[in-house]
Amino acid sequence: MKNICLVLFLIFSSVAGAQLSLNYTYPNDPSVRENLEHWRDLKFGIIIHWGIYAVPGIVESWSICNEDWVGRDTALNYEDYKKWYFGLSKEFNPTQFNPEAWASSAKNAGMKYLVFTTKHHDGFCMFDSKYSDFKITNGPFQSNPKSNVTREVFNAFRKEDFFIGAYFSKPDWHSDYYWWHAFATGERNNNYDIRKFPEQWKRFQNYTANQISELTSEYGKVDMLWLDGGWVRPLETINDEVLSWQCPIPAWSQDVNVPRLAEIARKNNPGTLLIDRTVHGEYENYRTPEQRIPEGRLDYPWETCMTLGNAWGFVPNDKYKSSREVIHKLVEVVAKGGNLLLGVGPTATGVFPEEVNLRLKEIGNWTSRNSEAIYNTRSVSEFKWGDFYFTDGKNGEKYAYVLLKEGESIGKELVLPWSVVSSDSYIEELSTREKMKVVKQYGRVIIKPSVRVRELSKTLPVVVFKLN
Ligand code: H79
Repeated sequence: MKNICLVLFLIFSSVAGAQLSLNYTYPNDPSVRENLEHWRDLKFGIIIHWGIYAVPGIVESWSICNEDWVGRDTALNYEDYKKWYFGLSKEFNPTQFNPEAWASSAKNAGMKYLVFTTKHHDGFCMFDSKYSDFKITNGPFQSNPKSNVTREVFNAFRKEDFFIGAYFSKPDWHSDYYWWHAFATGERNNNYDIRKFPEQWKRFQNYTANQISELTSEYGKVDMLWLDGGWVRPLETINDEVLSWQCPIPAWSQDVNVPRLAEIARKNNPGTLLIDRTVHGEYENYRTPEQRIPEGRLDYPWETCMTLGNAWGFVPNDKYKSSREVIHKLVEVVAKGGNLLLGVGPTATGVFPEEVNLRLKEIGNWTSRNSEAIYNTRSVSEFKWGDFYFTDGKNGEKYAYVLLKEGESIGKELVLPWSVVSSDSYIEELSTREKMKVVKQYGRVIIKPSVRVRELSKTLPVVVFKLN
């Protein structure tokens, strides 16, 4: 009997511990777990897309790919277009590049972690790779002391205590090992049958491993590898999500050997987070839905990656979301248990567009006054009730958030469910630090904000009440 109980206990506790929701696999390695829990507390990050596409200010990489959603200049035939696109590497000369300014803007906005495009799908290396000539250190910027831009960016953000992530594209449309010159190119997949040319794919695997080795050993501590290009994956991992992209699925396995990449990264930096996006399993330490917020709360680690403008990279006259909209999304994401990774694209000269800096500043005005209700919070099962979102602090605090439209002020009387407030406690509004006595009526809690709080709320995107 005792034994049966023990067996049952072990089965149930391992199920609970593994958090099986949607096949999410919680890592076993304690140093990875520790990094993951740390990352979950950071809540707000910046993803920077920077590459040769900033020169003309067009979509990142995708214009050399045959997909009809990509607007491409059709005055040139495809081969000439591709030559022109790759040739942008000879024009990319970001003389105003100032990563300290980027890091300071991001820090003031309240961001705590960085993801930087070391190499996007076009294969252009923003670091000094020995394994490619197609790189920032091999063009007009090469003689600049900051030419190895990945190093400069990582150092500048590390100095501001950011958690450092390397965006790295598994597909590489410039590498002969991926888009082999022997065949026509244009599909997002590799362009030869790996079953017939396994040696060519082995070269690609080695090339990828070598670049990951460089990035994780020569650029200081890298805390996470954010691997994009989820169609590059073992055939047996193709799932409904991949099918929904409606892109061609090759008959062969594009297995780039992520376990080997993880081993290299973690040997160099124990505990490195691996984000093998959309593949699921052991090497997708957290999920990253792109440009959307999940409908409900998720109980495994996740992040929404979303652009501030419409594009990931710099595009002239892009339309940027308002700071209010971003803060609303941040609160919603945090209440649902996730992180927000906000995307910005520096210009070809190396600066954040003015509108981007303006929004980051406005976001910072709010995050700095409400930081305790963002960082280190915990999502609760009743994360939404009426007009409120809720989270818990780590030490028994409870936070209630009211999202306000432009010009709107909070009501004279706000009603909260009884359960969120313990008896005879005070409620504090975080922007004014004003304390209010709790009034309990008919099984509900009534908050009556002062005139001062109501006036101020007209300028605030979100009002936060600290309960208990
Ligand atoms: O680096 C950025 C993108 O270049 C890259 N991931 C982010 C972080 C990326 N990976 N895959 N894709 C982009 C495919 C994009 C498909 C899209 Fe669409 C086509 C997005 C918009 C048009 C199809 C149609 C999916 C949504 C609408």
